[in-house]
Amino acid sequence: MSTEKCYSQGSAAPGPVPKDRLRLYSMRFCPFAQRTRLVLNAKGIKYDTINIHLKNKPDWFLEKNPLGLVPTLETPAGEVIYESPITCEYLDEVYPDKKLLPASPYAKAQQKMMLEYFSKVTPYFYKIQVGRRNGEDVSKLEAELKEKFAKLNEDLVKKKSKYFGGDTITMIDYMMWPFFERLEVVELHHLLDDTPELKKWTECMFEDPAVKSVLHSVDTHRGFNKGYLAGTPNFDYGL
Ligand SMILES: N[C@@H](CCC(=O)N[C@@H](CS)C(=O)NCC(=O)O)C(=O)O
Repeated sequence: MSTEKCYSQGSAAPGPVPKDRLRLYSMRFCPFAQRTRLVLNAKGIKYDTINIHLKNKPDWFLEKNPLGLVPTLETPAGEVIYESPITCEYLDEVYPDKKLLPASPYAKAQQKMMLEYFSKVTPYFYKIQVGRRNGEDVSKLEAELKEKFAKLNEDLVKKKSKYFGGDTITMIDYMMWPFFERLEVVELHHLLDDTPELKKWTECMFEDPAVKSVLHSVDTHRGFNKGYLAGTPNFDYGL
Protein backbone atom coordinates (compact mmCIF):
# COMPACT_ATOMS: atom_id res chain seq x y z
CA MET A 1 0.00 0.00 0.00
CA SER A 2 2.99 2.31 -0.44
CA THR A 3 2.03 5.68 -1.78
CA GLU A 4 4.04 8.73 -2.74
CA LYS A 5 1.39 11.46 -2.89
CA CYS A 6 0.63 12.97 0.46
CA TYR A 7 -2.53 12.46 2.50
CA SER A 8 -4.23 15.64 3.67
CA GLN A 9 -7.16 16.67 5.85
CA GLY A 10 -10.31 14.85 4.76
CA SER A 11 -8.51 11.91 3.16
CA ALA A 12 -9.72 8.46 4.14
CA ALA A 13 -7.72 6.84 6.94
CA PRO A 14 -5.56 3.95 5.87
CA GLY A 15 -6.66 0.64 7.35
CA PRO A 16 -4.75 -1.35 9.94
CA VAL A 17 -1.06 -2.02 9.33
CA PRO A 18 -0.68 -5.40 7.56
CA LYS A 19 0.81 -8.16 9.71
CA ASP A 20 4.05 -8.63 7.80
CA ARG A 21 5.25 -5.00 7.69
CA LEU A 22 5.64 -1.68 9.41
CA ARG A 23 4.14 1.61 8.40
CA LEU A 24 6.05 4.88 8.23
CA TYR A 25 4.25 8.23 8.23
CA SER A 26 6.64 10.49 6.44
CA MET A 27 7.21 13.49 4.21
CA ARG A 28 9.42 13.05 1.16
CA PHE A 29 11.75 15.94 1.97
CA CYS A 30 11.90 15.71 5.77
CA PRO A 31 15.49 15.18 6.97
CA PHE A 32 14.25 13.64 10.23
CA ALA A 33 12.01 11.13 8.45
CA GLN A 34 14.95 10.43 6.16
CA ARG A 35 16.85 9.12 9.18
CA THR A 36 14.17 6.50 9.77
CA ARG A 37 13.98 5.65 6.06
CA LEU A 38 17.76 5.17 6.00
CA VAL A 39 17.61 2.73 8.90
CA LEU A 40 14.59 0.87 7.48
CA ASN A 41 16.33 0.51 4.11
CA ALA A 42 19.78 -0.32 5.52
CA LYS A 43 18.22 -3.16 7.48
CA GLY A 44 15.99 -4.33 4.66
CA ILE A 45 12.86 -4.03 6.82
CA LYS A 46 9.54 -4.32 4.97
CA TYR A 47 7.43 -1.18 5.34
CA ASP A 48 4.84 0.97 3.63
CA THR A 49 5.05 4.74 3.49
CA ILE A 50 2.22 7.16 4.01
CA ASN A 51 3.29 10.71 3.24
CA ILE A 52 1.51 13.41 5.20
CA HIS A 53 0.57 16.93 4.07
CA LEU A 54 2.23 18.72 6.98
CA LYS A 55 0.30 21.98 6.44
CA ASN A 56 -3.05 20.23 6.34
CA LYS A 57 -2.78 17.07 8.40
CA PRO A 58 -5.50 14.44 8.44
CA ASP A 59 -7.25 14.07 11.82
CA TRP A 60 -6.47 10.34 11.86
CA PHE A 61 -2.76 11.17 11.73
CA LEU A 62 -3.06 13.57 14.68
CA GLU A 63 -4.86 10.86 16.61
CA LYS A 64 -1.82 8.59 16.16
CA ASN A 65 0.76 11.26 16.93
CA PRO A 66 -0.70 14.28 18.74
CA LEU A 67 2.55 16.18 18.05
CA GLY A 68 1.72 15.88 14.35
CA LEU A 69 5.34 15.18 13.45
CA VAL A 70 6.95 12.84 10.96
CA PRO A 71 8.62 10.41 11.17
CA THR A 72 6.02 8.31 12.96
CA LEU A 73 6.13 4.52 12.87
CA GLU A 74 3.17 2.21 13.40
CA THR A 75 3.38 -1.54 13.94
CA PRO A 76 0.79 -4.19 13.06
CA ALA A 77 -0.01 -4.33 16.80
CA GLY A 78 -0.99 -0.64 16.65
CA GLU A 79 2.08 0.58 18.55
CA VAL A 80 3.07 4.10 17.55
CA ILE A 81 6.66 5.37 17.82
CA TYR A 82 7.90 8.86 16.99
CA GLU A 83 10.93 11.20 17.30
CA SER A 84 13.53 10.16 14.75
CA PRO A 85 16.29 8.92 17.12
CA ILE A 86 13.70 6.91 19.07
CA THR A 87 12.25 5.33 15.91
CA CYS A 88 15.77 4.39 14.77
CA GLU A 89 16.80 2.89 18.09
CA TYR A 90 13.51 0.97 18.20
CA LEU A 91 14.19 -0.47 14.73
CA ASP A 92 17.73 -1.42 15.72
CA GLU A 93 16.45 -3.31 18.76
CA VAL A 94 13.54 -5.05 17.10
CA TYR A 95 15.46 -5.93 13.92
CA PRO A 96 18.88 -6.97 15.24
CA ASP A 97 20.30 -7.98 11.84
CA LYS A 98 22.91 -5.48 10.71
CA LYS A 99 23.13 -3.76 14.07
CA LEU A 100 23.68 -0.01 13.72
CA LEU A 101 24.16 0.99 17.36
CA PRO A 102 27.25 -0.37 19.11
CA ALA A 103 26.79 -3.10 21.70
CA SER A 104 29.07 -1.45 24.27
CA PRO A 105 27.11 0.89 26.56
CA TYR A 106 29.95 3.42 26.46
CA ALA A 107 30.19 3.44 22.65
CA LYS A 108 26.40 3.76 22.49
CA ALA A 109 26.50 6.66 24.95
CA GLN A 110 29.19 8.33 22.81
CA GLN A 111 26.94 8.15 19.75
CA LYS A 112 24.07 9.64 21.72
CA MET A 113 26.29 12.45 23.03
CA MET A 114 27.39 13.18 19.49
CA LEU A 115 23.78 13.28 18.33
CA GLU A 116 23.01 15.69 21.14
CA TYR A 117 25.86 17.89 19.90
CA PHE A 118 24.58 17.60 16.35
CA SER A 119 21.09 18.68 17.42
CA LYS A 120 22.65 22.11 18.12
CA VAL A 121 24.08 22.14 14.59
CA THR A 122 20.91 21.41 12.59
CA PRO A 123 19.15 24.76 13.30
CA TYR A 124 21.96 26.57 11.45
CA PHE A 125 20.93 25.09 8.11
CA TYR A 126 17.50 26.68 8.43
CA LYS A 127 18.62 29.94 10.06
CA ILE A 128 21.18 30.63 7.32
CA GLN A 129 18.65 30.06 4.57
CA VAL A 130 16.02 32.26 6.20
CA GLY A 131 18.61 34.96 6.88
CA ARG A 132 19.71 34.97 3.26
CA ARG A 133 16.12 35.11 2.05
CA ASN A 134 15.61 38.17 4.26
CA GLY A 135 18.73 39.80 2.81
CA GLU A 136 20.60 39.59 6.13
CA ASP A 137 24.34 39.15 6.58
CA VAL A 138 24.73 35.47 7.49
CA SER A 139 28.54 35.39 7.55
CA LYS A 140 28.62 35.05 11.34
CA LEU A 141 26.23 32.10 11.25
CA GLU A 142 28.27 30.50 8.45
CA ALA A 143 31.47 30.94 10.49
CA GLU A 144 29.80 29.31 13.50
CA LEU A 145 28.62 26.38 11.41
CA LYS A 146 32.08 26.01 9.94
CA GLU A 147 33.46 25.82 13.48
CA LYS A 148 30.99 23.02 14.27
CA PHE A 149 32.11 21.17 11.14
CA ALA A 150 35.73 21.56 12.28
CA LYS A 151 34.82 19.76 15.54
CA LEU A 152 33.26 16.90 13.59
CA ASN A 153 36.34 16.76 11.38
CA GLU A 154 38.56 16.63 14.45
CA ASP A 155 36.55 13.68 15.72
CA LEU A 156 37.23 11.72 12.52
CA VAL A 157 40.92 12.63 12.68
CA LYS A 158 41.18 11.49 16.31
CA LYS A 159 39.40 8.23 15.63
CA LYS A 160 41.37 7.70 12.41
CA SER A 161 38.23 6.21 10.93
CA LYS A 162 36.20 6.67 7.76
CA TYR A 163 32.89 6.96 9.59
CA PHE A 164 31.93 8.37 12.99
CA GLY A 165 31.55 4.96 14.61
CA GLY A 166 34.49 3.19 12.96
CA ASP A 167 35.25 1.85 9.50
CA THR A 168 31.67 0.89 8.68
CA ILE A 169 28.54 2.99 8.76
CA THR A 170 26.72 3.05 12.09
CA MET A 171 23.70 4.85 13.47
CA ILE A 172 25.36 8.22 14.07
CA ASP A 173 26.31 8.49 10.39
CA TYR A 174 22.71 7.97 9.32
CA MET A 175 21.47 10.44 11.95
CA MET A 176 23.68 13.24 10.62
CA TRP A 177 23.63 12.43 6.93
CA PRO A 178 20.31 14.03 5.79
CA PHE A 179 21.67 17.49 6.61
CA PHE A 180 24.87 16.91 4.67
CA GLU A 181 22.94 15.63 1.66
CA ARG A 182 21.43 19.11 1.47
CA LEU A 183 24.70 21.10 1.74
CA GLU A 184 24.93 21.84 -1.95
CA VAL A 185 21.21 22.58 -2.15
CA VAL A 186 21.49 25.19 0.58
CA GLU A 187 24.74 26.52 -0.89
CA LEU A 188 26.90 25.68 2.09
CA HIS A 189 29.14 23.18 0.36
CA HIS A 190 32.12 25.51 0.63
CA LEU A 191 32.04 25.07 4.42
CA LEU A 192 33.70 21.67 3.88
CA ASP A 193 36.72 23.18 2.13
CA ASP A 194 38.91 23.16 5.25
CA THR A 195 37.63 19.89 6.71
CA PRO A 196 38.99 17.19 4.36
CA GLU A 197 38.09 14.20 6.54
CA LEU A 198 34.51 15.38 6.87
CA LYS A 199 34.37 16.00 3.13
CA LYS A 200 35.68 12.49 2.49
CA TRP A 201 33.00 11.17 4.87
CA THR A 202 30.29 12.84 2.75
CA GLU A 203 31.78 11.24 -0.37
CA CYS A 204 31.73 7.79 1.27
CA MET A 205 28.17 8.31 2.48
CA PHE A 206 27.00 9.13 -1.06
CA GLU A 207 28.14 5.62 -2.05
CA ASP A 208 26.10 3.80 0.57
CA PRO A 209 23.17 1.79 -0.87
CA ALA A 210 20.69 2.98 1.79
CA VAL A 211 21.74 6.60 1.21
CA LYS A 212 21.31 6.13 -2.54
CA SER A 213 17.89 4.54 -2.04
CA VAL A 214 16.39 7.72 -0.55
CA LEU A 215 18.49 10.35 -2.28
CA HIS A 216 16.86 13.29 -4.10
CA SER A 217 18.75 15.12 -6.81
CA VAL A 218 20.01 18.62 -6.03
CA ASP A 219 17.44 20.01 -8.50
CA THR A 220 14.55 18.20 -6.82
CA HIS A 221 15.66 19.35 -3.39
CA ARG A 222 15.99 22.91 -4.72
CA GLY A 223 12.52 22.79 -6.23
CA PHE A 224 10.97 21.69 -2.95
CA ASN A 225 13.10 24.04 -0.88
CA LYS A 226 12.00 27.10 -2.83
CA GLY A 227 8.35 26.55 -1.96
CA TYR A 228 9.23 25.54 1.61
CA LEU A 229 11.12 28.77 2.28
CA ALA A 230 8.33 30.79 0.72
CA GLY A 231 5.88 29.15 3.14
CA THR A 232 4.11 27.22 0.38
CA PRO A 233 5.75 23.79 0.36
CA ASN A 234 4.68 21.37 -2.35
CA PHE A 235 5.01 18.06 -0.53
CA ASP A 236 4.38 16.23 -3.82
CA TYR A 237 7.10 18.15 -5.64
CA GLY A 238 8.49 16.15 -8.55
CA LEU A 239 5.80 13.46 -8.56
N1 LIG B 1 12.33 16.07 16.75
C1 LIG B 1 11.62 15.50 15.65
C2 LIG B 1 11.51 16.55 14.53
C3 LIG B 1 10.66 16.05 13.38
C4 LIG B 1 10.18 17.21 12.52
O1 LIG B 1 10.38 18.40 12.84
N2 LIG B 1 9.49 16.88 11.43
C5 LIG B 1 8.87 17.92 10.64
C6 LIG B 1 9.05 17.69 9.14
S1 LIG B 1 10.72 17.81 8.63
C7 LIG B 1 7.36 17.88 10.90
O2 LIG B 1 6.80 16.83 11.07
N3 LIG B 1 6.74 19.05 10.91
C8 LIG B 1 5.33 19.16 11.10
C9 LIG B 1 4.95 20.25 12.04
O3 LIG B 1 5.85 20.88 12.61
O4 LIG B 1 3.77 20.48 12.24
C10 LIG B 1 12.31 14.24 15.17
O5 LIG B 1 13.54 14.13 15.34
O6 LIG B 1 11.63 13.34 14.67
